[in-house]
Amino acid sequence: MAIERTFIMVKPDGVARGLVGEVISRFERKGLVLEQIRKLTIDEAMARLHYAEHTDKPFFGDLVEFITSGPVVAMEWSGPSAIAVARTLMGATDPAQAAPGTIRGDFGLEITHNIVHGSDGPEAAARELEIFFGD
Ligand code: IDP
Ligand code: MG
Repeated sequence: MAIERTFIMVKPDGVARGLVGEVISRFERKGLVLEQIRKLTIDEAMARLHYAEHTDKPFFGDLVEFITSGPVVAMEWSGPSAIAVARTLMGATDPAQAAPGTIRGDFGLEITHNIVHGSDGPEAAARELEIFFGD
């Protein structure tokens, strides 16, 4: 299994609800390794860059408004198949559909407020890590 790096972010709802430790704990218990972490509030330009693939979606405005609404905790995690493993731990995008035992399945109810972001592939991971941790 190749060691991968992935970008994970606790969204404003997760930070506001005090779920940062819960998210970190689940990733650590799985065996992934925390490489970098920073708390910040995303501005509109950074939000548009991060979610560039969704620019034309009907929910883009709500997404940008929400992700800039309060502090987030941005992280780099590494491990074997870290990208897919992280997405499995997160659960389906819509928390109402997400399986119990996943982060979204255990803590969320609606799609905008789904607690965590995780890169969906190696290119996205590299791009997102550069946005949040590049110089
Ligand atoms: P992902 O976060 O599981 O990778 P994406 O399809 O990349 O899901 O969508 C990015 C974020 O946009 C989701 O986490 C969710 O918060 C929001 N989102 C996705 N689809 C919808 C939708 O149909 N309505 C409202 N918000 C959505
Ligand atoms: Mg995505």
